[in-house]
Amino acid sequence: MERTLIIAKPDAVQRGLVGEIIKRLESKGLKLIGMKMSGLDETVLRTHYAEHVEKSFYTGLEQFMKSSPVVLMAWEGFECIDSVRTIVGATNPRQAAPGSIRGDLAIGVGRNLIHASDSKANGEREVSIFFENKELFDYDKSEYMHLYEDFERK
Ligand code: DAT
Ligand code: MG
Repeated sequence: MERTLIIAKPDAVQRGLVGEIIKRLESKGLKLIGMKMSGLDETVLRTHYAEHVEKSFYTGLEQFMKSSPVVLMAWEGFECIDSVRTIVGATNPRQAAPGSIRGDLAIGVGRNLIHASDSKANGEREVSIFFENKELFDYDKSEYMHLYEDFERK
């Protein structure tokens, strides 16, 4: 099973959309394995967004991500990286498909509500930046037999 790090960004917290984000991921059948509220500092943001630190938008991104607490979540599911990216929508909400979180609920690229890991490797890396092992939960989800074929449940 893949893991993805989801961050309900400061705009999601301020606009009261954290529940909506959780609802969409839960409804898909994904498993929540960790969740907490946190304020992010420069150090953790530079690690998390390592690929972007040299880019022109980084200063604004960092300032925004520090502007209020965020909700950090780890989710698990079969090939969940791709399905979550589809649910989240394109980086620029004005190009994000209707029905996606960004397509339905956001308009500015720098205020796009949510972070979701973009590869299996980044999912593992990002979950381990924000969560200790003891904060992640391994439990049976009884509906799995109604969501997955046997080979997908491994
Ligand atoms: P995503 O969050 O879809 O994975 P990304 O990794 O390319 O997108 O960029 C990280 C975040 O940086 C993105 O969610 C919003 C911000 N960002 C990206 N490109 C931007 C731009 N051209 N102007 C302003 N902010 C941008
Ligand atoms: Mg990204």
